[in-house]
Amino acid sequence: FVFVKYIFELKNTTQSENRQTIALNLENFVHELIVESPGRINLIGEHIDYNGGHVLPAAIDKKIKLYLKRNNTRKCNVWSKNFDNGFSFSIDDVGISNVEWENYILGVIHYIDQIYPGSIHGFDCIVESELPMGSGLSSSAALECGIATGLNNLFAIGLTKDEIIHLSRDAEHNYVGTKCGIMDQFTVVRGQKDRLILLNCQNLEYRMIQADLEPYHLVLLNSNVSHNLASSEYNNRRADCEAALAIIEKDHPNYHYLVDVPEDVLKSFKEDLTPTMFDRAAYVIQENRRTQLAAEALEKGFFEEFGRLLFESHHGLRNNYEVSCEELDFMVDYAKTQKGVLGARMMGGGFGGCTINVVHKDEISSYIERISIAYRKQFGIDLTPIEVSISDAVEVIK
Ligand code: GAF
Repeated sequence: FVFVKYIFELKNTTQSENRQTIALNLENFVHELIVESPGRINLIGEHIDYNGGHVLPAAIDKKIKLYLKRNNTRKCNVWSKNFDNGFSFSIDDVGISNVEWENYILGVIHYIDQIYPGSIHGFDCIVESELPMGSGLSSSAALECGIATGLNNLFAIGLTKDEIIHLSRDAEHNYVGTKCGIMDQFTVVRGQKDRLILLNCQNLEYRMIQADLEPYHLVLLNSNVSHNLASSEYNNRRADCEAALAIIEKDHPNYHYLVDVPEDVLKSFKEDLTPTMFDRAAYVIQENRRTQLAAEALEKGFFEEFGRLLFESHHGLRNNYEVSCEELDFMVDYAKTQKGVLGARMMGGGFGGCTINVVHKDEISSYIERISIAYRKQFGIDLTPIEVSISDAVEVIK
């Protein structure tokens, strides 16, 4: 604990009436606990979590930190150090905000209150993030699961890990409006150092896999673009998949998830589906198979095969699922020409953010140098390499 004076500074409010914002200053903040909540990477299995598929993510050492204390009032004050902005609200009137990041917090509080009514009282919280937003590292799930874990501990609520995973996902669906799958929240809560999670998103059964690709390393390259299509197009993709499944299910009521539909059955529906629905469904079914093959290749040490599957995954995301963008396509095309690079693909929801690259350790610095020059020449933007290591799940540090 840092026993220094704790300052409240009243700021002009930009929120609705009873939302007077209180600025919190980390220098003077006497926290009761700190939560460290990791971002995630996903090696393969993109956009198939909400289709009941397999994914291969891991938690990383880039995190969001939340400093928390009870304040013995009915008021909650949340401050973002990165945005230099915050908001305050009464715990008796949580509501919904028109500021996106606030809804991650408000949504989590709403859903905790549904499970344990009256369990949360007034608190102060400072959020400090080292996860670049829109980079595909899931700062959203880190924030949701971070605040849920922090409040759970601060007020001794008794939420289980599974409850935290699900209520965080519900907050994102209904407060933020992104109809995401379960991969990100699951990874933030269940991640383990040096382990990849092979997760079956249908039943949440999972198996940890050793994340050792020596002499190859995972290199993340942030394109530093984030096209604002991401949330609306994400929901459109999900709707396309649900529409395709609904048509197939009429004749095959035993298929409850798109990944369960065999490819030849899908082909027999070519005339019944729109070309877009058909392409989306074909990608989903193929990506699910690729993910399982990739996990097997990793475990057997077949890294070239693993890399090839990453390139194939990108091809599907670009052409069939259409969630890539020219910057990411350029980076992956460039990676294909480079010595020591076994595979690369866009990572996360798409429309910008990072690519994940499998690179021989001796080639990493020269590869980064060459691709950065080429990218700058093409788009006039700098790439940012992000060094990550695979790390533990969200945790409370007293
Ligand atoms: C986002 C979502 F939150 C995940 O659920 C997942 O669908 C991912 O995009 C794409 O694989 O991170």
